[in-house]
Amino acid sequence: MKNNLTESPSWKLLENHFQGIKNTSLRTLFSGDDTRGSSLSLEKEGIFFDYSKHRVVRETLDLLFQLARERGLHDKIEAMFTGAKINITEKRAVLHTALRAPKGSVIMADGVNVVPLVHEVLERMAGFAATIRQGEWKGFTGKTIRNIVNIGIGGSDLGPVMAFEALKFYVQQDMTFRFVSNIDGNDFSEAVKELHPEETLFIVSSKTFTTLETMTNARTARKWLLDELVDEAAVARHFVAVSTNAKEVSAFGIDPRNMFGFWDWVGGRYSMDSAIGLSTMIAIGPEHFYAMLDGFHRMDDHFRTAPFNENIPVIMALLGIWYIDFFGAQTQAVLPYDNYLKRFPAYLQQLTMESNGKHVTLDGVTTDYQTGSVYWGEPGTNGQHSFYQMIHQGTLLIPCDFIGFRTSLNPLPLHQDYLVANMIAQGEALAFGKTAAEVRKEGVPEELVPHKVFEGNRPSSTFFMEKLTPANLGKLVAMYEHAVYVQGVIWGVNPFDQMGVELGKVLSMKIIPELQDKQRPINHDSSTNNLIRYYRD
Ligand code: G6Q
Repeated sequence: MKNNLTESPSWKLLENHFQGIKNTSLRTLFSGDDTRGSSLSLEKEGIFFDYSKHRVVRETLDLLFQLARERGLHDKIEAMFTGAKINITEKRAVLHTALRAPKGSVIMADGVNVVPLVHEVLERMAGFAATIRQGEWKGFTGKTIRNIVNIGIGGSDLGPVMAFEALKFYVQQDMTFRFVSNIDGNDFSEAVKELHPEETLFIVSSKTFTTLETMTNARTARKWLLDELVDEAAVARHFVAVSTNAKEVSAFGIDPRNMFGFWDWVGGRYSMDSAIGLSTMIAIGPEHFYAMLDGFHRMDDHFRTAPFNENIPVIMALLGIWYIDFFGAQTQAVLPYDNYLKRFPAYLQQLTMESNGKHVTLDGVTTDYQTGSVYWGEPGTNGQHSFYQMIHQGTLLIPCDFIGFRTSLNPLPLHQDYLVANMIAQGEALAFGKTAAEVRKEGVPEELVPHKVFEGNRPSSTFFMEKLTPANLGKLVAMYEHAVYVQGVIWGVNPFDQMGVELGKVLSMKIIPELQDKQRPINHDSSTNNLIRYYRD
């Protein structure tokens, strides 16, 4: 069966258009149009989005919007928001947008309005978070809980860690927060260093409550606790669970009253604003958490209602398609100019790559075009002193997302001006470069001229906001979530399953007993057998 994307009329038009524009430089585009900076930028929901430094003209965008219409994007957006089972491989609705829907809205999944369920859990979380924050939750020996350790992996870890780091400014100062994800014992051991069991609460976060890493870490945590407190009854005061699997939670020994639930229509990587955000809520407080949800919701509304040519997630997604499928770009750099966002690129790696890293369409057809892109990045200005070299002068085309804020949460003299100047200067340098004539004019010796030339024409988006608040973080995350969905719709893949991750969950189970029992016969390929023997011996 032939996949129909590359056969579609707008795709063909885009291919032709690409031939005409691929060698046009941003210098030319800007010098031919004084208004380009303002005509290719917009401000919505407090995000100033400048996409003028992209290798596009109005016609490119119009063709991309046409492509989106041909792929039925509008209906697909509605299908997601209204609870259709768009995750067809798992037969599930995709309703992370319901997690931040205001009280009183109606969103149906399987004939049930899920909004009251969401708010019921949020209110329980808020009550619990307040008890902990006010020091009213006592451990088994009567000591106040001061340390929170979230145990989870993947979608049950990356969101909470990212949000904790991003919103550290708002975190209650007299508490300690740690995150354990890796099965590597070093992770747990370092996380509980200097913590006292009597004052420590573990949040075991796992949608399935069967994940090897999380359950192993949770059992180790229970042993660590009971080595000190001895009595099994202590578990109820020091463990809570976030899960959809009540049966496994109580089998572990956690009191179901201390379980915070969510639903199968929340994908792991779309769950940081569900009960998976319990550690976030304890850290920043319910009020800030609700503000973050409001930010998410405002971006949801924008995405659902704005016309494509004013729709931030739609535009950014289509620009991504333009580079990936026409220019052959394979990676996307995310460069936050705010140190609090240091885990944001890692968070986006899962969101984007686990969602659209698929080579088979919803119809089960292998694609004849590239899907997905490698997301990576580090906060500016650190990245400038390392990998930016390659973005400026390497042979790969690497589109960049710059993310910056006007106001610093810690306004030290000079720092913010220097930080923002760097962000703006990088976008400018990438776009316009420096010609040989300009280099010569600086008096550079002739033999060094080629080394000092920057060809420019390297595209970037800039997302500029007022301040890193919980609401603005919510908007940023929702913006990328929706861009991922738009790309999934264009490529015709399912952004909401993760068969590759499931594979990883079962593969190691065969090898574990082979490592533990030295006599056990092994029957893999010669390389795998050798590695197993090396470990056993
Ligand atoms: C996310 C993925 C994956 C998942 C983890 C943890 O979308 O499905 O990263 O979140 O494997 O799964 P549990 O929450 O079930 O432990």
